[in-house]
Amino acid sequence: DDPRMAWFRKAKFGMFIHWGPYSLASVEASWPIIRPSEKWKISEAEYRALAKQFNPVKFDPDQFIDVARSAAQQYMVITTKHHDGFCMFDSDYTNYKITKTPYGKDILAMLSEACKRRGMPLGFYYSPPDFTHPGFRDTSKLTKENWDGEPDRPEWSSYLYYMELQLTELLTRYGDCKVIWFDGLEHQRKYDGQRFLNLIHKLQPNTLVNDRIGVRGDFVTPEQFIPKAIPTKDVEVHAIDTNVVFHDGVPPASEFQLWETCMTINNTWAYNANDHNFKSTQDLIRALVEVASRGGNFLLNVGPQPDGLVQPEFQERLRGIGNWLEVNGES
Ligand code: FUL
Repeated sequence: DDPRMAWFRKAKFGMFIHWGPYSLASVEASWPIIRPSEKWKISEAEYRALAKQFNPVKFDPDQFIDVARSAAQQYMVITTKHHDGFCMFDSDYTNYKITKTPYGKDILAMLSEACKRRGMPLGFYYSPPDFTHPGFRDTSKLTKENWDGEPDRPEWSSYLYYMELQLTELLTRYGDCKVIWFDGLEHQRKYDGQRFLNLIHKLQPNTLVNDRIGVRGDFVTPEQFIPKAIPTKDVEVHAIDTNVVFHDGVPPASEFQLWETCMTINNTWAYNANDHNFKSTQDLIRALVEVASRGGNFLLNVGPQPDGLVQPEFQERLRGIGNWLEVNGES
């Protein structure tokens, strides 16, 4: 058993946090500018202007940890940068970041300090797509025109360098990083994933890396579904392809592929006051048990409110899962 992975295999249950200025508008993270639609009713200019109003004054990292602990969640993964390029940390290489909002404080620094103090493993979601960096795409166009990036322009290498600088910030300024959770969308090979795996291994050899930057990494990430059989090393798990055929039965340990299903409680990753389509506590417990029974991890998402609190409907369900685990779970 690889000691790098041991904590993760044991953890089973984590909290995913999708948070940024988009929470102010009750719209999905980044997707309103990738695929503008009637559904989100927001222009790209309006979406980008949200950063000027973001001020989550009620944010208390200890409260986030309390909520996670109430569900017996064993780790957290937070969006340090989503596809829109907004940074929830005080990067030296952009102004589209949390410390330039009215809030002005480095949320990642606050959360990582609290997690360290309280022994909560923390991971960083980091999006390779970045709609704000001029090396990634010609930013004189709307994002919907070239959201997949333009790797053939000479500027592309400046974007990969920007990723290198930011990953270095993330891995040298915020203590122990347990997971880098890349989220590469389409054509992931353009990111030269191996370069970043090497960088991560150099800066923090124990950090686990997922599979969304064109290289396999340490674990695969089915999104919004639970594989019907135990993933093995020879199966390509595409994040959103629910039709993958898995082997039946229990594979030998040497063939086991570490995996983590991520899932929303309602239907939006970001906070959305209009989305009341909550899964029941019972459904969420079933999902957790199903995932755990196949050796996987369950990364259940919350999208915090723009004021910095976790909405009561999420808190209630998380507490419900924790209560059930207290009676039925292994301690
Ligand atoms: C997807 C993203 O596009 C979603 O916004 C979300 O972050 C999910 C976990 O991964 O690919």
